Amino acid sequence: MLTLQPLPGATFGARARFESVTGASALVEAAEAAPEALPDALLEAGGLLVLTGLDGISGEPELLLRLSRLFGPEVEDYRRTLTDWNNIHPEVPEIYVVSNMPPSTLTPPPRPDPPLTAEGGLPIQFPHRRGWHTDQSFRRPPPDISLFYAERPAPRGQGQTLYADGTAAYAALPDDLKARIRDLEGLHVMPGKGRSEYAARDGEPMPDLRPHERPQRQPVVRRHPVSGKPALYLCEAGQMDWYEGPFAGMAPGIEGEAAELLYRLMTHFTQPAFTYAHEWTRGDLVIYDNRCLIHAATWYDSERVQRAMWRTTVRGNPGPEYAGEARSWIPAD
Ligand SMILES: O=C(O)CCC(=O)C(=O)O
Ligand SMILES: [Fe+2]
Repeated sequence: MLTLQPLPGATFGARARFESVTGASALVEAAEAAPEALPDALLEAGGLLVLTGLDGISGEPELLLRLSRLFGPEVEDYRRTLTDWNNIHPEVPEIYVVSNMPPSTLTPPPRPDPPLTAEGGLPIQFPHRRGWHTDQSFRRPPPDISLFYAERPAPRGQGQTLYADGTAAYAALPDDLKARIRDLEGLHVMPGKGRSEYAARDGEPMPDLRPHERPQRQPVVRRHPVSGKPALYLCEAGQMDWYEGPFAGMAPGIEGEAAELLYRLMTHFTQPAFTYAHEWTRGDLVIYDNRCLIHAATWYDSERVQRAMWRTTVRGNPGPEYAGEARSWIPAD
């Protein structure tokens, strides 16, 4: 039996426990014996589940793959998606390693400026906090769900992961803004392709992108294919195209009408009522639904701290608006 408890300080998400089950291997067996339990719980909890005490995954990484398979028909094999080899787990290629430890070379985001809020807390709300995104929205069809495991987290107070609830944020928008964004599409692009807000602010010329790297349109209001609920679906900074976008059909660029609207929507989306900050303990697993939540990494002191997190991405149920589409991110040769 799976039980759910509210997450402290959040209006969405849940902590999930299988009664009288301890350890990663027993949990995976219990979850496989009731294969709808975790996916149903994720839906009931609005797209965010926290499980703890799964340290056993570190020694048996395929347990993370087995859990991921419960959430959809396809767990991404990162060897087949143009992913840098040094961020792929050497034994289980469905695991993407988010780490500053060799052979990975990923670095944390910069500290917000100023580093704390006026009240001395962790900055969460955009634009004080930057880097809010939903995984791989630069692809059509985009993925459904990510599983994120703390193999070696940063010490408490650093390297948290922040989540924001797109369903509640959409529902709380004023009616005029809902009407304005009803049919709007965002232009999402892979970070690092030279189309970011920062590149645009630095006056860099617009780079050409190869066909499989081109920005992809995504609905700003996305209907969840399982719950049927509408949710805000958008990113900021490096995962939107700030040259031709961020929104299709509106004045583009950093000074345009689209930029102003994105700032307004993102500030609304990330206010305290819709956010949760996860402080990691080794063995934690957070399961999040990219179709209705956004998230952001926070700074940690990578000169002194070694952090390694494992992520899988599950795809296969993006919703009818993507039906029959070829994968935008696979080169045609
Ligand atoms: O490092 C983190 O806390 C988040 C990383 C992230 O956004 C991801 O792996 O999708
Ligand atoms: Fe992410």
